[in-house]
Amino acid sequence: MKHPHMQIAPEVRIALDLNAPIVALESTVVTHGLPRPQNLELAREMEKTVREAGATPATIALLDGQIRVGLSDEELARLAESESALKVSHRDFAAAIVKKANGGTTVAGTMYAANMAGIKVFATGGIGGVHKESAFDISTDLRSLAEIPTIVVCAGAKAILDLPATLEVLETLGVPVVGFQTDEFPAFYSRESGLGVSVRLDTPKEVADFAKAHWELGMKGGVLVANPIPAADAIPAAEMEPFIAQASAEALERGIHGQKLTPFLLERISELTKGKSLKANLALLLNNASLAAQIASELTGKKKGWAI
Ligand code: PSU
Ligand code: MN
Repeated sequence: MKHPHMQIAPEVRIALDLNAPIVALESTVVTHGLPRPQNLELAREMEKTVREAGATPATIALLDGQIRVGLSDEELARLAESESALKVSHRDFAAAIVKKANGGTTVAGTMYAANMAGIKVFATGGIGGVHKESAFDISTDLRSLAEIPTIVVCAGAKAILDLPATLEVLETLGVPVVGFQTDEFPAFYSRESGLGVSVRLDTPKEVADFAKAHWELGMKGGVLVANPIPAADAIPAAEMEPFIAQASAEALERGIHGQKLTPFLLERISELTKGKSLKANLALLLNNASLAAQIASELTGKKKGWAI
């Protein structure tokens, strides 16, 4: 059945039909989160990492006003090089469609499209959350996690956010926060935050079984899996804190808010840390792609050799 606004790549279609493991990948990180040329390199590495771990990657984005689930290498390059790509969250799909635009999907946008396509597992870097600068800037990622039944693997919420407030909202919304091999909610660039998770699980199989139980109970929403950045690439929270504070103060001073705030902060922090935060960002993204593929394998019961 052909959807008027969504196109599923042939290999993703085959994987869906075989109930083979699939990992959805977001694309705001490609269009707005990372500088060129690291964005395209990262997008390719994410796909490769998923394949090597035995699953089929499905990068989700908009091209010429079509929601695309799975991109060819040439399409990935077109997206990464697109100057005018929109940042497409939950409410922006129809706008991108009527404008025939290219767009990178946020966590919320990617969850929505993945669920439309029937994909259950999704890897990102850090989810959006409650911003420090403005009481009402709460990412729609949080509401999407409450409403869309997808396993989202992240390295915590972005460190630029108000993490205690973000965790409170997730609790209110009934979203389980799984610490993968940790009791602490990781803080994106750092492994530690001093904040707890709702459950610690230690293997991909436990995570898959947890999600199955959650959904067998009739729960409608997602499961957030917080996977700490590899120790070798982590930056201690105390070291990051002054840079985050400085970037946040500059954003406030310059009146940067809404959709532009997150990209501004990430870029500024990368400058302030002389690229160290960028390197950490890339490392945690790949680490999450690998774990997501293992969880997808456990969820489908099909391991290794099932990448289409
Ligand atoms: N994590 C990153 N880089 C990013 C993002 C997350 O390492 O670019 C993106 C995600 O797509 C997330 C979005 O959904 O930022 C959140 O934006 P906002 O705070 O405007 O909701
Ligand atoms: Mn926001």
